[in-house]
Amino acid sequence: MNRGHFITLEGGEGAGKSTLARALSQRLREGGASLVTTREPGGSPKAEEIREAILAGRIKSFGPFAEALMFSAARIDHIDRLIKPALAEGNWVICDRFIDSTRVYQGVLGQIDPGLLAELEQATIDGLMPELTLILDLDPRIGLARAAARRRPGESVDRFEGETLAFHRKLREAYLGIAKREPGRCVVLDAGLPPEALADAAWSAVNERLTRRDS
Ligand code: Z5A
Repeated sequence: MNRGHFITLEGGEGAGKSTLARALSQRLREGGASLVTTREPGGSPKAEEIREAILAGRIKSFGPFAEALMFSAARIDHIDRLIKPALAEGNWVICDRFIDSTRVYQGVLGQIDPGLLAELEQATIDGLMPELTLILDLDPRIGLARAAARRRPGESVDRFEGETLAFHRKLREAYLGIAKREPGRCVVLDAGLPPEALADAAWSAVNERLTRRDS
């Protein structure tokens, strides 16, 4: 727990990333780690402004590449203002969504040329890859039902929640594809487990992949 690590959580709508981020943070803090939890898009004041514009659907009509540019602009500020300084001070950083969301939502589903997106990713993160990415895998019908159950009366769906079930199924496949191609970084977790059991599985992955490596 002496030095920080960069962990990202990924998965579809309602998979339980925010819930897991809270549980993981609690366990790490109990173990004596100092940490920062954050999210994308967002995490810094300027990036939160961009988040608001994207999720309200104001960028959608410009097309997927423009959306990828906006997510990337938000990410650059988030990395510079929050993630890099937090890691430099020895904190763990747990980030709810990061590069894989752009690869999946804008890349695979938005059909952006993979080479172009990879160049944009490299220019954006400048080498800052997550050390561990937990991919929360869930039947999208369950995830969307969870998101709907959480919605307050009168609250509308956001830019991506409004997409079809077929979109969300492709998204799940795309995440599993990334996990298969990058097994050294990614661990797939069964997000259909109850929150406590999911947190146990995530905690095992963190210990196996990161904490033991330090000792
Ligand atoms: N996006 C993109 O396109 N490109 C990018 O580069 C980036 C993002 C970075 C951000 O939306 C959107 O931006 C996102 C992708 C796109 N698309 N969508 N939609 P967001 O941040 O508003 O939404 P989200 O990231 O999808 O998070 P979410 O909907 O809040 O889901 P979550 O964090 O995974 O789930 P949760 O809030 O922890 O839980 C949802 C509900 O399920 C809640 O009532 C919980 O109590 C319940 N829950 C949680 N875990 C469990 C378990 N294990 N069992 C049962 N019930 C559970």
